[in-house]
Amino acid sequence: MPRIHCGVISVVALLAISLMPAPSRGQLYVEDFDAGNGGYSVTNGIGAGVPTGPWTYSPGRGTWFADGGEGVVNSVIDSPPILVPDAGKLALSVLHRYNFEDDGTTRWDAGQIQFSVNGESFRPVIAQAFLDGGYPTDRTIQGNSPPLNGQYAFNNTSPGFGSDIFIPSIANLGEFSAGDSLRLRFIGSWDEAFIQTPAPNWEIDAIVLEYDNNLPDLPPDRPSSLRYDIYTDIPGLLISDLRASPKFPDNPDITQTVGISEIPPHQRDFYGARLSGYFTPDQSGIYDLYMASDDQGEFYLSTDANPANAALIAREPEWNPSRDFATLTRRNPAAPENRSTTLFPDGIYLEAGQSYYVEALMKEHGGGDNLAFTAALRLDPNTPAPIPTAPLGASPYCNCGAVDLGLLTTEPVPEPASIVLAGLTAPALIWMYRRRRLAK
Ligand SMILES: [Ca+2]
Ligand SMILES: [Ca+2]
Ligand SMILES: [Ca+2]
Ligand SMILES: [Ca+2]
Repeated sequence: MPRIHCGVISVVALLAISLMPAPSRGQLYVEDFDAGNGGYSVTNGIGAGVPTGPWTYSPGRGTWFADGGEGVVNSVIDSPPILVPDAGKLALSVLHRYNFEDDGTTRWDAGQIQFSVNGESFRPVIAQAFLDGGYPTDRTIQGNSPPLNGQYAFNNTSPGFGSDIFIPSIANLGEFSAGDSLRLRFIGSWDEAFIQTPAPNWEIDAIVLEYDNNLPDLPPDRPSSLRYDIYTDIPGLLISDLRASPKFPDNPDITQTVGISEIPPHQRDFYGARLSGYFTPDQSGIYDLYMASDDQGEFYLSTDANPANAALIAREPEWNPSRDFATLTRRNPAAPENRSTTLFPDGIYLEAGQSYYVEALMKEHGGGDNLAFTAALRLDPNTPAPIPTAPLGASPYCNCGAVDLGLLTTEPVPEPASIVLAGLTAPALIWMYRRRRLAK
């Protein structure tokens, strides 16, 4: 069990280690797993599968470790309930090392820290909450490893992993009330095929919770939701195959909500998807919108909150990879069908605070399946902004790098009376004028 803690270890972690195991002033929870497993419990297969290398307690090393798994699997350890005795802001420090599969292009397997307060659903510690040793944010996890697909999480190899060095990750958990009950969750998630070696994929040496009222405020949550209808057991690659089904549009087999403008990718075969709701931009301006899907897809935008006014603004002719809004592959290079700039080169004017009905359709036959749309606001009215690489979403708590341009909702957002009076029909008229002009 002798082991050297070195590398860049924060003051918080050093303090924690030097004072273990008795909690010191400011610290409300210290667990180094040296005298026992800390009362943490293992659950395998949240979302899908059972891993071949679930979380295991190592008395010899004084750690919890997960060697990884293969076949769309995950494994979590949950802390026992931790009482927060006094109100205040909490910092979480985790001393750990990890080695998750990343081929340099795609981050396949991952680990993420989540927490639950007073028995509510676990939510991720978001990338913006880390003060040190956080998740990489250049790419989200794209492996078929629910429930981390599309999110930021620990991936690749922590510094000094091969030399048995543990690094600190320190996160701002935000404001707590006296008497709150907190649980921590460490979720490892793996896709099919390769498991990075050497094991373990994740090993946790110590955990500390500490009061720190100098922590910055976390970003406010702005929940987003769109309706996601699934029409099962329909073969064919074409939107016309979906439209030909008696189930479409009013009798989907499954209806869910999603928090960003994307359906969970790679979930099934022989189905149709409809993603619908309202986009309410924060800023007035000229927008361009984009879609990508596998297989064929269509994307509609209304001039207002009325679905009857929706018009086709983009479509996916065949299929493309998840979120690939920019490629010209399987699209007309001279006039890419998947972007509104082809049908509406002058852009689409949208008014701040006005809810616009949006609807994206996809028809999956086999193989991969995905559907997403996004938007960009022009800074120069004459020039489209760079094509986004992520879907829309207003909440930073998606932990997914979504493009935040406004709210996504399943019902129109009520407008303040002043905005209704100021902008009643002008944006719709402008867009309808553009449509009419282009139709000639
Ligand atoms: Ca893997
Ligand atoms: Ca330990
Ligand atoms: Ca499929
Ligand atoms: Ca497909």
